[in-house]
Amino acid sequence: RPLNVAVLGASGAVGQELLLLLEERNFPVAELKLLASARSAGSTQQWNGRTITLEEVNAAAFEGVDLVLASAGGSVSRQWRDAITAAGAVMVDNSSAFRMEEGVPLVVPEVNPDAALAHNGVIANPNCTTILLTLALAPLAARRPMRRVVVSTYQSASGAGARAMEELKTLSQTVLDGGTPQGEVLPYSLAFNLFLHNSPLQANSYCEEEMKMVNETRKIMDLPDLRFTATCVRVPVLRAHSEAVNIEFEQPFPVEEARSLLSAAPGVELIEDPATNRFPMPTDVTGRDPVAVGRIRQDISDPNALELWLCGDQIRKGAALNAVQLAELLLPS
Ligand code: 2RA
Repeated sequence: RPLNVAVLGASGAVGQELLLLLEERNFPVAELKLLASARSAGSTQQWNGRTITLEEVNAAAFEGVDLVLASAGGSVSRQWRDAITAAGAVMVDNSSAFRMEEGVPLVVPEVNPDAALAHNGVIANPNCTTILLTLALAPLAARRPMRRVVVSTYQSASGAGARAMEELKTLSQTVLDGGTPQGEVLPYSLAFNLFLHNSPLQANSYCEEEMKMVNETRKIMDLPDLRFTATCVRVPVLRAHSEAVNIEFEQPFPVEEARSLLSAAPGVELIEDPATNRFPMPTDVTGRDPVAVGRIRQDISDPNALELWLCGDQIRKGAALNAVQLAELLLPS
């Protein structure tokens, strides 16, 4: 039967993509509630031919709701989790609040779908960089055990929110119009610049974003001892992340075999044309579902390692699409 669905954080970039995808994918929605802060409450939103008024979130709003898609930040998810589960709804949470909690499945539908069925009312959507990476790791790790992963990310402005996207657009247009960019785009400027991801530094000198990749990848792939290191960087790109990945296996992994596995992998699109030096770019995947993988090659410094490059839309597969696919897993087959 169609579900009563609530979207928490509907006015944000990911919230808007969630609504787009619920419509595009014909998710069986009976009633749709758009829950937001007092600031956004009262405004209306068109969805699937309906005009829906954004309501201020409160405990009673979850009564009768079957599914809550939450993308309003960790503090909001923590604040309403108990009310959501007490109302009998399932929460698919895009924040990092519960991802590492025992008993909360952390799921990429193409990688560990069965984990979703073991939920206790909350399913966590992984960080965007982790989702994109595990789509490439999973088909290879299923063939030969991995020993170590080294990844460097090139993350789009969208990961810093709608404001950063708007400022990068304005900045780029100013430059295109021959002007000189003014002021700060972010706490750190993306004007002809890039910077190490500015999430809080941990005691081990890795930032929070890097440790999300370490911890979340291990949980999703059920490889608690996987050796993993990451360097996360923000770059002047609008809404698709890129990642340079080195994977060391317990034994050599033939490149052609890896390429064949990836070309057949769910959610992956191979963009690989050495003849024209054509490999994935963020613009190949912006607004699209797949993670584009290419430049698969033998690591010349380690016979057991492969290198590859990937790009994926941070708002779509990196957040909203993965969340809607998770919700689809819960639908009666
Ligand atoms: C980032 N992973 O790109 C985060 C998205 N909130 O900064």
